[in-house]
Amino acid sequence: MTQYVELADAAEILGVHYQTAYRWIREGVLKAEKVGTRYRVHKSDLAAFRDARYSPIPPPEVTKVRDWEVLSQHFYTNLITGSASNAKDQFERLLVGGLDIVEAIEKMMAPALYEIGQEWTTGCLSVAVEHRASRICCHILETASYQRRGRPHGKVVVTTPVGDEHELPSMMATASLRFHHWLVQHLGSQVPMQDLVDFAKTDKPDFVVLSVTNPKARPSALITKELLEENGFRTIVGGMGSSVSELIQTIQSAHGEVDIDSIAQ
Ligand code: B12
Repeated sequence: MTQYVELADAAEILGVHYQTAYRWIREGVLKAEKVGTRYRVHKSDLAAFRDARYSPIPPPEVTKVRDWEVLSQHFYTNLITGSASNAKDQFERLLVGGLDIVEAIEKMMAPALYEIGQEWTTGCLSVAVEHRASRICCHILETASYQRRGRPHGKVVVTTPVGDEHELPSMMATASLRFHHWLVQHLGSQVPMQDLVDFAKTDKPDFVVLSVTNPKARPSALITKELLEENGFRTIVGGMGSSVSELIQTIQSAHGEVDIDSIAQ
């Protein structure tokens, strides 16, 4: 039995055009012998080439964080000393390492901010230092929160209710949603209720997310939700006391329900 296959057969086995296989031979990528005017490929060379070409590429290793507490403490120090670029590098290194932004927010950024909030209330930390730390976090989230490639699951508008100036948590929501393939319009804070409804009528989002941190703004959040829902916009209210991973889970399951409904119709 011959140990060789003709070029045309080799191309067919590899699932490519004859010319492609010929080019690989000319480039020396695929080993072949010339017999007269024709090429033939040894079966073992063909098998080795096919295995190398089609073997699955192992997914890149995701950074394993050994001690989140140490990392978050380091992040906290960068925030209170105003080391913006160190804090940014620290955050971005996690993302480059393949980590989900939700994890970086919940396990590193949020604990550092709780500590800052605590020290600020007890008077151990000045308002100026707290403001600088919040600004650094906002900047990190702004630059890390890019819209991901590919078809998004749907559109979301993110804002805070009137009376709530905590834009930073709403940016955590936006960054997490964008990371998880949602197309987000981030409106910041203090958008008047009717303006928000009008915006939604134009933008037609699948969901509106109201991020509430100041407990005093909770009634305004509930009124806004009612108004949005009267106008047909599904609204998710959450914030202090909940987390961005809960937000992602809620929106994904709510979206799944919509898909099932539309399939049933
Ligand atoms: C930074 C900060 C500010 C900044 C905000 C800057 C900015 N650009 O956002 C400024 C200086 C403006 C501010 C102002 C005030 N603040 Co303030 N602030 C904070 C601080 C330090 C961090 C806030 C933050 O980023 N939280 C995010 C992380 C750290 O918290 P988290 O709950 O885990 O966040 C998660 C959720 O928010 C979730 N999420 C976000 N959006 C959504 C949406 C949905 C649908 C879901 C499900 C989840 C979700 O994602 C986050 C990550 O998982 C907190 C401290 C703290 N413990 O939070 C105080 C804190 C929230 N503030 C507080 C207070 C009292 C105020 C003021 C009233 C102070 C004052 N006397 O003026 C004002 C209120 C102003 C107003 N009208 O809103 C208190 C609230 C206490 C309370 N229960 O009432 C806190 C807790 C500080 C404290 N320890 O006392 N603040």
